[in-house]
Amino acid sequence: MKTFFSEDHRKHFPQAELSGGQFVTPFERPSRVEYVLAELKARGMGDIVAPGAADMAPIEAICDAGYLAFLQSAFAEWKADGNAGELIAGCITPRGMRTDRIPTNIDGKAGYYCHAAETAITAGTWEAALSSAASAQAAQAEVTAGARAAFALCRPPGHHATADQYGGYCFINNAAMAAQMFAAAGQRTTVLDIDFHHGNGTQNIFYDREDVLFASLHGDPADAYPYFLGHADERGTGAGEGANANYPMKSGTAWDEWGAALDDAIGKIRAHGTEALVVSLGVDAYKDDPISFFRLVSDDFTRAGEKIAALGLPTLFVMEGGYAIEAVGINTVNVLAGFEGA
Ligand code: SP5
Ligand code: ZN
Repeated sequence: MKTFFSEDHRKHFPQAELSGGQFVTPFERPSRVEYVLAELKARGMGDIVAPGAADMAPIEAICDAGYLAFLQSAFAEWKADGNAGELIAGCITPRGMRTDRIPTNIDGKAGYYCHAAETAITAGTWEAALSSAASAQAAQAEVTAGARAAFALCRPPGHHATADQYGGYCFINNAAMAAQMFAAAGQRTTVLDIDFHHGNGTQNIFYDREDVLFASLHGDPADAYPYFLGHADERGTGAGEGANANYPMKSGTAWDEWGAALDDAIGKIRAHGTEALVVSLGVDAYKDDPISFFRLVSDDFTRAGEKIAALGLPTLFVMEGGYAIEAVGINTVNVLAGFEGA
């Protein structure tokens, strides 16, 4: 299958992530994709294609206009306000205060539009996020044009971004955008999220929708980021009741339980009458991931790809997380190769 990838991801490279009370080099760093590219080439997985400029309409279809304006100018405003470093939100929209008035000061605006302070905004973040969305758009068009599958090698990732908040290393929800593109064309769509972390942004965007099923395998939010969404009793609301399926799992979860959850999700994907499948492809369920607690081994990612292929659906893979840097390429390409080999 073809890979869609933009070198502009490099424009987003924050130097600092608040982790364990210290500033560390962010886990989500540019070198992650180098390992994926090298593995794609080494295994002859197909052409790697640069997307054109992002089309704003599909982004605007899933994002709040004020949020997009904020992302575009946030770093310049931060600098203009006399701040020396990267933009790190110093407050997060709190309980018991007003959310109906958006501050004009950039520090306050960042708090309004941010849900996780580990994620910094830098001079090139907006352009990188747009290029990431452009890769997802181009890959979606490839599937729409009749390809069995395509891979959007997106960076920065997207599944934690809601319509109006960034966090979890995510700014624009690439998978949700692509799913909305399929849905807008009248296709019953599923987003299957196998990143270790719950895809809170994607769930939130489609929570009241019947036409887009969201199914996610992830660390139990009682113990794992994003902490405030992803429980098993979140089943959708209104018309979307039943079109949301969460599989939270405990520390140490390995293939037996994870694969069984994937089988159950696949049953729901079939029952939904899915015509287009978007896979939020994070590989942080890997045993050596530095910020996660599942125990998948590299071969398990191949088996996951095989199971997904058995659905027989047009499938768009969208890169999300994975931070065991040297293994990110092998594990990601194992999913794709498992899919193609099945
Ligand atoms: C796309 C994606 O995978 N985003 C993940 C965001 C995770 N953010 C919270 C990270 C918390 C890291 N804690 C590190 C503890 C290391 N011992
Ligand atoms: Zn993740």
